[in-house]
Amino acid sequence: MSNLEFTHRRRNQLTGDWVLVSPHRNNRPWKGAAEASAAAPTADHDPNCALCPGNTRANGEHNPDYADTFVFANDFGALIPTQSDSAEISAEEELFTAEVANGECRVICFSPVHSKTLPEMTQAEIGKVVDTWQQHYSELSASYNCVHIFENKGEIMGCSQPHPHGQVWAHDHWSSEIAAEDRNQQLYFDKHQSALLADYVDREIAEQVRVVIDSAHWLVVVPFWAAWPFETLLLSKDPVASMADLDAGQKDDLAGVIKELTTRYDNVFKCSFPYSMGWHNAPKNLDSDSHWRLHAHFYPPLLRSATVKKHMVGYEMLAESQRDLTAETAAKILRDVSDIHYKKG
Ligand code: H2U
Ligand code: ZN
Repeated sequence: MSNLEFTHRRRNQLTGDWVLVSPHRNNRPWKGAAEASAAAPTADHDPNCALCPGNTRANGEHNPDYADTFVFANDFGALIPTQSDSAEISAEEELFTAEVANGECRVICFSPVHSKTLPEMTQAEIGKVVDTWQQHYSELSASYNCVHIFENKGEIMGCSQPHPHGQVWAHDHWSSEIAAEDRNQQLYFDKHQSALLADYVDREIAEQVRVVIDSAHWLVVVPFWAAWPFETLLLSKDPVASMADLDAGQKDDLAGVIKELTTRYDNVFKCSFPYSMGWHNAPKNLDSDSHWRLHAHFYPPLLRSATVKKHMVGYEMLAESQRDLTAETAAKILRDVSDIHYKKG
């Protein structure tokens, strides 16, 4: 299906949520807030940065003089490895349902260079980040059912540290997003005996209009049901359900795709493009993961410029997501910008 110019709704097949698309609103005058554009760090090392090599973190520990990636247990982790079951919590209480949540949180520094974001790193350097993701996914998924690997980038996304880094949160329970994606992928598989995202990859390649990057092993699209203006979905073209299963060729190709995608993002408004991105792996405690396909979501907030973001407020909070720019137009903008970073152009 191509660009629809009338108001319509699209269904997110992974979550079951709907998004209202209103293409005619795109030209309305904008007198709303412009966020202050955070100045990107320029120094390669910041003596006050908790993530730079050799510096001291909030808990008094010293970071080693690391050469590529560096991982540490989050000093303020939201999840704690072992807690005894609290007698105060009862999953049986209908109106006050709660459950114990155990887990671990880690921080992954992507590079020793304070000012280098992913698009400014080489494919080989990004490859080290991919290897680190895989290593920590494999290690933590031996103990926990659900491992979330993600990156918050930019002050606008609440990122507290400008030093390039991501996080890993691992826990036994299925997070709400994983539970919804599992349910919808399973329903599709039961109906068609094929994986939802495998069929989706084939359809998007056939239609082309929402494709941003098509590599040997990966496909990047602005998904048909995108809610954020420049949201993308990075999909494995191979039947892979988790990061643990990626081989060297798939990982190297992935590093190149991440470099190209984040470069294209930066080039849209000639700024360090903020986003939250993260991986969705099949949870560990499944009888079969044939209905799953490894993928990553990129959710950037920017709408019109480096300083004007999409606000998910009013109708979005009370009803459902709404967008003006169609997924097809956003994909065209991302395809049309250069794949050479603007700072190098
Ligand atoms: P953001 O990805 O939202 O910027 O979070 C960075 C994490 O780094 C945050 O979860 C952790 C914070 O707890 N951190 C440490 O563990 N130690 C520090 O000394 C600074 C920040
Ligand atoms: Zn730093």
